[in-house]
Amino acid sequence: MEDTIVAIGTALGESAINIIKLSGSNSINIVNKHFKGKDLTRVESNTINYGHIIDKQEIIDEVLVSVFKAPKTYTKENVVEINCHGGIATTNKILEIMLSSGARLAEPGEFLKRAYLNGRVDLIEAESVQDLISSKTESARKMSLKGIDGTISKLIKDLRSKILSIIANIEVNIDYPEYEDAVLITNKIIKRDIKEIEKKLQTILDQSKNGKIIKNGIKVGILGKPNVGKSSLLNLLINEEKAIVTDIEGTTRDIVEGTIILNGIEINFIDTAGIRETENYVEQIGVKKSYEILETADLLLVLLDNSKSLTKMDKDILRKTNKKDVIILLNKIDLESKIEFEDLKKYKILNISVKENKGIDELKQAIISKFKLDKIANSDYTYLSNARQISLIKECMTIIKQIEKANNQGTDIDLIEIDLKRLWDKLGEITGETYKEELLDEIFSKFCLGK
Ligand SMILES: Nc1nc2c(ncn2[C@@H]2O[C@H](COP(=O)(O)OP(=O)(O)OP(=O)(O)O)[C@@H](O)[C@H]2O)c(=O)[nH]1
Ligand SMILES: [Mg+2]
Repeated sequence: MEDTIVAIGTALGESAINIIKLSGSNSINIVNKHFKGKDLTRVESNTINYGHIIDKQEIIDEVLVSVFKAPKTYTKENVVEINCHGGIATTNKILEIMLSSGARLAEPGEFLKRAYLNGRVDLIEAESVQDLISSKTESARKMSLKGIDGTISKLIKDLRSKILSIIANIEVNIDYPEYEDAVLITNKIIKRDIKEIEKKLQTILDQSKNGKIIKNGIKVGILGKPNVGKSSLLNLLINEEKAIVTDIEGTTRDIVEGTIILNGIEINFIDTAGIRETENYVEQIGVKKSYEILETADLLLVLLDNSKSLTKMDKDILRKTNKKDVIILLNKIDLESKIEFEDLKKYKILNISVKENKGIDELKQAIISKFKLDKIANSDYTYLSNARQISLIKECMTIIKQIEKANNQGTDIDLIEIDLKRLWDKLGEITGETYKEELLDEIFSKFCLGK
């Protein structure tokens, strides 16, 4: 018999109500011991019951208690939820009473882990619950729901059952060679079927880029030498005076971030210290951070100053960002031009003036087309975005490549079958149909308490 776990399911603070959740065979009894109202052991499942939580005759709070009886519950166990008044003291007191009556404090994600272990949800569905909780945009919310409702799981399960039917067919061929109704699996058939599976997995992988964008947003670094208008651009983009702007070179020393939503996707702009060689120790650290952003951002906005000559530093930055995803912006076009256009011939450049708010819509449009954000927003949101799931798909692709190689060399089918089983297992790890205990602990420990 599993022990009964308890946790506060809502954020603890001053709020109208808080919810304390219990799950486990004893949960109804435990709450009943401290409930003044109906006898909770006799109420019907899925009912909300008015009463008071008491502790040795003392009334602690007026509450509503929901009773859900196994097996048709979130965890498939008896579940009780106590809706009490919000506030730290009351909520903690009720939690304490439940703990002293035999419930154990739940670990992070333990409710969901039980739901998974009891077969109520698979791993993709469970991980999507966490994604849903941390969704900041409408598209992230829609994508997590696709995970929760099983759309993604079905994609993977269909592929698994296809592989299983090939494996079963091979077994029949080996064990019952005289059985003529079974198709004889040949290298040619494997080649055809594996190609089909590979294509489907590749599509999932390609689209997972969109999933990651929906989930994590896009990190856009704003780079350039000092005084080109990086901080001014950040402020204009996010419509807030967040970064300090002055005409002194080297104003920004640390990174400053701001976020906007474009076509339902979070765009995180990062203003950086102007890149130059400097003796100032603090500024040196800032410049080092600018180079880190140069390496880690999904997109770089490189700013040049129209009113000044190109410097060695400008050229250096252009060269260093050459192989990255870059949009080159020529700022201060409201001023007289002193820049050498001849040297910039090979670059595609967008003219802007932060001062006069010119070219900013075009910049946003350029970001939208670069990441095809308009298409992502109109899609059906069936994407994988979870790093664990994506890396497992990549491992599946490696196994597929091995199968294809062996198959092309005419390797015996019974040897290829071993790799097919590996592939089947690996796909199962994505949905959690095959799993390792340590992995489960790691996955569920990432969840917030009370989930
Ligand atoms: N005329 C004009 N001035 C601008 C424009 N954009 C920014 N400036 C001015 O340029 C100066 C430098 O702007 P910042 O935004 O602080 O420049 P920065 O690139 O962040 O500079 P550092 O933080 O030193 O690297 C300020 O005086 C701004 O008002 C523009 O489009 N036109
Ligand atoms: Mg600045």
